[in-house]
Amino acid sequence: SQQLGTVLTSRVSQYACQRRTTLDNRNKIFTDAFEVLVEHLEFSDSKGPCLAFKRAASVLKSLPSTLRHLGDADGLPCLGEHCRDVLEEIFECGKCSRVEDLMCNEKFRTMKLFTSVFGVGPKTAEKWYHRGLRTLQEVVSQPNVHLNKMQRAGLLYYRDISRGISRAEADAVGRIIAETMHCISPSATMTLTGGFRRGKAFGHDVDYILSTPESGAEEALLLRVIDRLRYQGILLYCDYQESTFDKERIPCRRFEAMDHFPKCFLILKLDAMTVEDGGLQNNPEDQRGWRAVRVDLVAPPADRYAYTLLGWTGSTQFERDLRRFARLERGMLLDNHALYDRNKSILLPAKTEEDIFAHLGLEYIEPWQRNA
Ligand code: TTP
Ligand code: MN
Ligand code: MN
Ligand code: MN
Repeated sequence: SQQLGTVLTSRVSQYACQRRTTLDNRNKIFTDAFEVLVEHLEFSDSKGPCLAFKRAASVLKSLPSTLRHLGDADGLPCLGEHCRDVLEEIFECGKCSRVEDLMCNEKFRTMKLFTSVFGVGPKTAEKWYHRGLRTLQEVVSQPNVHLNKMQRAGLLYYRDISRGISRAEADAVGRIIAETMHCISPSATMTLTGGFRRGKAFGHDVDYILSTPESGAEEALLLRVIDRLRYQGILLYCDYQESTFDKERIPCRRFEAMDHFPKCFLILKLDAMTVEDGGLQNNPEDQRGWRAVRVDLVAPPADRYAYTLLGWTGSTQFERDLRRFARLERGMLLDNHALYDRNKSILLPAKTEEDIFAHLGLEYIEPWQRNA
């Protein structure tokens, strides 16, 4: 096991963008525990320690084998005292008492339930909890709980949306959108991104980039796609975010999950007939013949396609570390729109993701190796 330690820890970078992390997580017992602690901290708005647990989980996900005892963690980056305490407890008892406590804590369980609704963040969940609400049924039947449009849709389609989307369902969604888009613009293209591009078998939504070679036409394209989906009667919900993109803007230092491209967050009605083989991920007693699916579409200008693809492929931890690496190791600023070289004071053009990795002096990491 002395040797195992050496194999595990040799050359493990502190940056997720210098690690290859597949979906084959050999340390799930530890990373699941860290992820519960992360969730708890996110509910209580403690960013600092939260990031430490996220980084620790991400390092463990990249390892080729399971940690056997605490000594195996020696020399691994991002595993500070708090993280090692958690590992130690799991080695000794098979579980972490703080995690066990949280899992049966009423507040934590309720916060988890409420934030699992599309459009509900920790603030709203907290408000509902303090009003004494404990179930979604109670939320829906309370006359004086104000719900915005997104939350109403989130609750209305909760059963469907909380059920995972299969790859076959994602592909069916892709065919519908591609067909719709090609009616409008035959030269437009569509790229699957997000978790499915990283090879996941299930997702909580489907993410697509729409792209047109005609510069400046992307926003109109997206609006027309939405119009046609509505006309087909399959648009159950649409939150359209218009472009606030400025091509001169330099990426900012702080990590921003949202970008400035025109985009929409949709709920679409997916007909069972359009899904190949597997059919719908519905309950057996569900005889509707359709389900609701969450779909995100983003339409960047053609010259920013590569940056958008890299940004939307994720994982979020991979993106965070790409930007941190760029800033701290290369003196560059990266986001979904651009890469800025602060030494040369220029924005670096990129046609492909490979171009961006090359600008950063990083080995190329395949999408399925970005599950950090
Ligand atoms: P998500 O769809 O939230 O996550 P995911 O596809 O990795 O996993 P899941 O199966 O749960 O859907 O986000 C996908 C990526 O898109 C993520 O890396 C963050 C990125 N993103 C942006 O970069 N800008 C945005 O404005 C939004 C909404 C997402
Ligand atoms: Mn997704
Ligand atoms: Mn999400
Ligand atoms: Mn998404």
